[in-house]
Amino acid sequence: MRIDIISIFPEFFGVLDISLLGRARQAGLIDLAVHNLRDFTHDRHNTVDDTPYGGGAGMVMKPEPWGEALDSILPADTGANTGTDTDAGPVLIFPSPAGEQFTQAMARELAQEPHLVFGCGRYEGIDQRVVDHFAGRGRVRLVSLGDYVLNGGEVAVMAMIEAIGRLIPGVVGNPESLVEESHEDGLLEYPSYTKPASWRGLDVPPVLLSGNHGAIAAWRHQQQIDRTRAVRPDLLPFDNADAELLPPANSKARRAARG
Ligand code: 6GU
Repeated sequence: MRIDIISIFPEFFGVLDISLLGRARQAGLIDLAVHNLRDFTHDRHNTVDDTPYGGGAGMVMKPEPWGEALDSILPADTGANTGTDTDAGPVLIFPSPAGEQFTQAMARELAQEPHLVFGCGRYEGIDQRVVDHFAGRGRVRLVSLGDYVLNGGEVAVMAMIEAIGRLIPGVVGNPESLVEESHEDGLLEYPSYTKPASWRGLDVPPVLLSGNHGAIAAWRHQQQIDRTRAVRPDLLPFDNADAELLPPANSKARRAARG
């Protein structure tokens, strides 16, 4: 996968050199380039922002540097793509607290794409015409991490790239470890334990030492339901009160129970 990031703080993305994604880049699974928005300015002060039309607090990012930066990354604007042929070319993502919410499902979807471009806004945001112009040339998405405000899109993009990158085939060594995780089956993950069996007076739940794989799977599934009901009841896809009566998600029995 090719990933381009535009930011006025390219140094932010140095952390993508390390850990799992760093290895994925070295292995050639992810081809990532960070572009400094100020390289696309032409004045002495490399100005990227200005005061908002209509007044109000804060500054707005000027459209011209964004236009030049994105033109340098995206396929040429032939005038042929007027918004109808929107399946081709990269997905252009603007992190924004005003966007649709980023989810595991969106991460899975974006992990299938050959090319993602992230435009990190700062200040009060980017001139709306940048979004409108490029929406007419391809696939544009405004994406939010959640209902809180960050100072800029950089940290949000880092989170999205980590969530997307680990779903690219080959990036995570053991693909099975991707399956039994929070959100993958719509529930929170069950708790995990390793040796020693007893630590500071706390024992590992005996069922996990039983060797009974059916009992272990049932216990883990019940833990997922209990945890989800306790902290994220909004995620439960079924009637709260009956949750523990239902067989595991994706099991034949569950599909039968749903009818
Ligand atoms: Cl994507 N950007 C900013 N600036 N703040 C956010 C966000 C994104 N998601 C949640 N808060």
